[in-house]
Amino acid sequence: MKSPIALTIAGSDSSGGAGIQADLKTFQVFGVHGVSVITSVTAQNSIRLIDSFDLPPELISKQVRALFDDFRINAIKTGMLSNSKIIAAISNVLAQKKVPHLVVDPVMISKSGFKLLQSNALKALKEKLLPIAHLVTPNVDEAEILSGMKINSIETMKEAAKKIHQFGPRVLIKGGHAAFQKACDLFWDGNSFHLFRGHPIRKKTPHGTGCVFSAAIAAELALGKTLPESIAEAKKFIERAIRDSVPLGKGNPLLFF
Ligand code: PXL
Repeated sequence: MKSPIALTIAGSDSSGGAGIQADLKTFQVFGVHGVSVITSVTAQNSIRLIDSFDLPPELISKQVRALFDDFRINAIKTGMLSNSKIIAAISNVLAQKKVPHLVVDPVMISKSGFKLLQSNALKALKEKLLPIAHLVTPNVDEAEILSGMKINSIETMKEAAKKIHQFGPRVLIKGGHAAFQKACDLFWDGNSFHLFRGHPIRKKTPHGTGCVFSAAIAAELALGKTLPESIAEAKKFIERAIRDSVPLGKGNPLLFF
């Protein structure tokens, strides 16, 4: 039997809590074969992210081409892209391929405060990658940066989603730990809003929740589910993983699934 294939284009997290390692584990749980393109290697543990090293954009393009030359890829997610040259390289290759589903998690900063996207790479993200993406999944902080406006209510969340949609993709703003509306995510498909209500979990938040959420959405899309179904299933999955998270190291707990 052929299993669907999902591709993650992201950074390596040595702690296994986020990035490529978390994405591949997530694909596996959903019964989807994972292939991966590494953009950057980070040195980190559960306490902090110490350093990172970006791979050359040409090598990143070669990784993407190698996979497309061989496999039929059913869905893609992107995570840490780090700099504008990497974004340009990935966008150029993907624009030439038939990509059924492209989920962009616009990762900007790590939980411990390390920059995962250079400030001057925002332009490339908005102008090169978002126009070819089908879904973008910012948290509230990232949505404020992408939309250029303050978000402090469901109404302003809606306004920001419409602004971000102008770059191209459908938009899922993750309410996660937003003070005004805990655990509520807002989806704008260009025509209507859908509010995904969650269950606030009173626990120290593990890192990697955004990575696993977007990887789970990509996995469900690879399996042929619709976008709203994929988001709903992925939300159930990430809530369970947060609830089951464990203090494996001395710092933040890690997701467990
Ligand atoms: O959670 C965002 C994230 C994504 N990708 C990598 C990371 C992190 C957070 O630390 O290290 C590689």
